[in-house]
Amino acid sequence: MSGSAKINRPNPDQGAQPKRSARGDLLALAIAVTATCMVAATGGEALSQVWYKFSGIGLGPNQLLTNALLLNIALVIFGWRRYEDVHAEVVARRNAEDLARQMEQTDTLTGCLNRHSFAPRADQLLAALRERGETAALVMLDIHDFKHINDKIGSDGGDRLLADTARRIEALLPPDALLARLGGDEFACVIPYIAGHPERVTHIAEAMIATMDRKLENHRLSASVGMANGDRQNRMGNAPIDANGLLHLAEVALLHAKKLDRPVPVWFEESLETELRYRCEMEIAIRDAIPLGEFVPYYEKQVDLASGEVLGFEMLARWHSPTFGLVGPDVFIPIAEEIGVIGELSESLIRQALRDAREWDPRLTLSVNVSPLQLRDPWFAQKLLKLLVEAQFPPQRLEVEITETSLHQNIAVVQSLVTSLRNQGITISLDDFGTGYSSFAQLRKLPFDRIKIDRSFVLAMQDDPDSRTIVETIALLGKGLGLNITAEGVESTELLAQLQSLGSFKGQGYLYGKPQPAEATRAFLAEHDMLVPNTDELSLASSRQEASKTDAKAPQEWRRTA
Ligand code: G
Ligand code: G
Ligand code: MN
Repeated sequence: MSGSAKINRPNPDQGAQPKRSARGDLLALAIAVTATCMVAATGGEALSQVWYKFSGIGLGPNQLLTNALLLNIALVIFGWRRYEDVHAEVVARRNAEDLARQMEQTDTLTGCLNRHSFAPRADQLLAALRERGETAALVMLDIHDFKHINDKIGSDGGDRLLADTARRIEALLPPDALLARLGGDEFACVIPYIAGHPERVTHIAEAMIATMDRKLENHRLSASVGMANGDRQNRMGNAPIDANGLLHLAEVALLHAKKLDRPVPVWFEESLETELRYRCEMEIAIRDAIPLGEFVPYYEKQVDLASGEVLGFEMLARWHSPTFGLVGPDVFIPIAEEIGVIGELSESLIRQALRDAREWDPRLTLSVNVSPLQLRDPWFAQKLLKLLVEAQFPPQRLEVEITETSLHQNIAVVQSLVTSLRNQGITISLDDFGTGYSSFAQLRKLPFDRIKIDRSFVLAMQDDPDSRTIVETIALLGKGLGLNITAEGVESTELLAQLQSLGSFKGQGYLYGKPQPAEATRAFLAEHDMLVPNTDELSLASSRQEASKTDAKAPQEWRRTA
């Protein structure tokens, strides 16, 4: 790191000069100078007396004058040496203080500025640039998954990665830029540019992303970059924005950049801040909504594609929010997962669903979706059983849907969980099959009862021969492995006909209606005489179930006449 402004040199404007030592310095010098003057004065007199003596005119210098002269010479020597000593001490002290100040302003690992020194230096640079009619962007870079990588390669390896990252970023920066490590794996730069021409910064940011995109000991490295231009006013609108204000905006842009599938540098825009605020409000609202019962189950029919008979329902979460309206699970489930309330949220939904489903005909199954995070909870199986016991709901009627993507995270844990759920009589489905690259080995290892073909393949089946092949292959796979199959996304009678030709599947989709709240579901079931009269009559209901098994005609009345 040499030659450019971003290596950390002590700021000349900062720090006091060592005044006390300088005073000692001057005192010693004053003594030497005074003594020299006195040598000149007394020496002149003494020398003239010596001259007179040699010329035979006088007696030579008297004793007093000689002593005074010698004393003054001694004082000159003392004063000068003292001046030299004090001066050397002052220089050493000044250097030490410079070093200390530099260390205080430097991130020792990378040699960049640190969090403490960054804002004042950035403010100075911004002010200087603005005076010349230029400006600067604040650019933040964050290494993806650094904590995980650090755990894997050890903290020495992590340190080396950070130092190397600083070197790589620095190599891309112009000499008038600043670079700081703000802590952890977060780097910030100030990059000057001509106002109205931020392309220079975008190009540098793209190069930063490119240089971070590489392999390191079996890890794919990558980084996100967020940027904010300094060509704007502060929040109050009464002055140009300062470094801390810009840092906040660049952070908002960085948060957004991290969410993208592909690393591209993101410039801050007002809309991002609105989104972030919306997101914060949503987080708070989600926490409050769980005890308030604003999350409610909706139910989607699952039918036998051959006969059209309704076999059960999949519970799909919905949020009736007084602030946000009706919110779908694709919005609130990821947030609930991130803020750590998914378990609590899911339990409250499953509790309600079990209560609802207790009133349905006992032949109807209830499917619930669980998040990969819930599968990591070692108490998940116990919690689910507790809910079943509380609701007096037979485990045989419950089906748990696990998404394919959750298998990769911890196959051993999922395996033992799936086994213990199945031992209780609960059935397990692999949801969204085809989207998550399950291997055959996983399908063999995990005792699933059913696979659900993701609706993207089913919906594309009619126009896309590849999707049709995929669905056909999954059908064969199900046959071969003895797994039941559900097709999602059955939207039309044409699709239904195609699926029927492939085998005997369960299916669900808009052809059978959209997901409905509990009341509407109840009304539908009442219409088809598929409610138990009273939840206390469970035993009666199960005897009805037994009876209906022998009555081949009974399922007829459950059929939806499409
Ligand atoms: O109903 P909708 O299409 O909006 O559902 C979108 C996704 O949300 C589906 O993939 C579904 O599996 C998931 N989902 C719905 N309800 C729940 C739930 O209670 N828990 C979890 N983890 N996912 C759910
Ligand atoms: O991933 P999961 O199977 O849990 O998702 C179920 C979601 O799919 C539900 O939210 C539901 O709203 C949606 N869905 C159900 N049937 C259809 C359909 O026929 N077409 C489309 N596009 N979506 C459907
Ligand atoms: Mn599902």
